[in-house]
Amino acid sequence: MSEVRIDVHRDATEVTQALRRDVREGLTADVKWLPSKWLYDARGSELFDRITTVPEYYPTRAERAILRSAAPEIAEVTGMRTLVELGSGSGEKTRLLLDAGTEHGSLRRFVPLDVSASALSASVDAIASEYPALRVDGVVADFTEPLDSLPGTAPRLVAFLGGTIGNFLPAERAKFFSSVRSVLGEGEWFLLGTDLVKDAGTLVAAYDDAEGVTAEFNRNVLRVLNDRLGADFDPAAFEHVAHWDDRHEWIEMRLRALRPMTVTIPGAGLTVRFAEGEYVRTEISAKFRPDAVRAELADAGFTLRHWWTDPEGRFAVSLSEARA
Ligand code: AVJ
Repeated sequence: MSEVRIDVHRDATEVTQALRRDVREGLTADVKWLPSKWLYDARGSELFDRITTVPEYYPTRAERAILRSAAPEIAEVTGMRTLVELGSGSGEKTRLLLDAGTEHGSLRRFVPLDVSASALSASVDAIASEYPALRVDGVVADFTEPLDSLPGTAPRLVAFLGGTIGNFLPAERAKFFSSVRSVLGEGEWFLLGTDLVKDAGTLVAAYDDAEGVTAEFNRNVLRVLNDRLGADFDPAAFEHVAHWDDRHEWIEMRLRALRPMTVTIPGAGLTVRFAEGEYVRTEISAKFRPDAVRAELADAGFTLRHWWTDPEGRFAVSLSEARA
């Protein structure tokens, strides 16, 4: 049996406190906003899993196709002894990397890191039983906050997949890359999934699927505020909007009030008014150009060594080395 440990860097009270702070800041701003990480409670994570299967949402399939063909080369080039995955860590993409690492023979340890303790323990259990030779150490932590340290023996490969980097604002992205770089030693590795700039029609469709799964996912953040902070949002009174911002080259998800409303949020000590048509920004999902990815990684102390895209050039996975 493999060795399993879960290291909790954050408990439920701290999570609710962080939510309260974010709600107080975001919903009292001139243009209201909420950090996208609050979309992902159990229901939100299930809805996101469904999004990955709708025909319009290509990123998951594109990235999986890239990893299916590149995983052996990733294992070969890095010689990884530890795979650290930031976010989820139970999916097929993870398995492609774990399979490649075990086949190559270097991989000893898997460290999934996730903000959700329940999601993490499920994935830790599943991976540990499927890969009995691996040591699996889950870490409950919020990767949008600076990382202090990461377990595992060098060379480690830190994987940040799915295009989730697009949820960070440019300044947050720079901080995040530096934070990853600061916990790695020279010669360790960073694997990054980035969705690429393309025509607006394809992008908007990916974030506004015909079946309405993304719309339900977006509205779920209001249910999270109802559940955790006792708010009285009527999710049906908000319309899902996926807006392509041409200047920033990001998709912005919004929830637009269909009528004037007053919402009380006891857990945050707030009463919030909405005018008809007023919106809350719930997520940005930035899309990238290859040169910008390389430059931003270089600024943080990484040298980009490999760049793979899917056959249609929609999505990219890059492998970078931490340099001196
Ligand atoms: C999981 C953050 C990568 O930005 O594409 C999917 C989330 N939002 N549809 C993305 C999401 C709306 C997704 N990430």
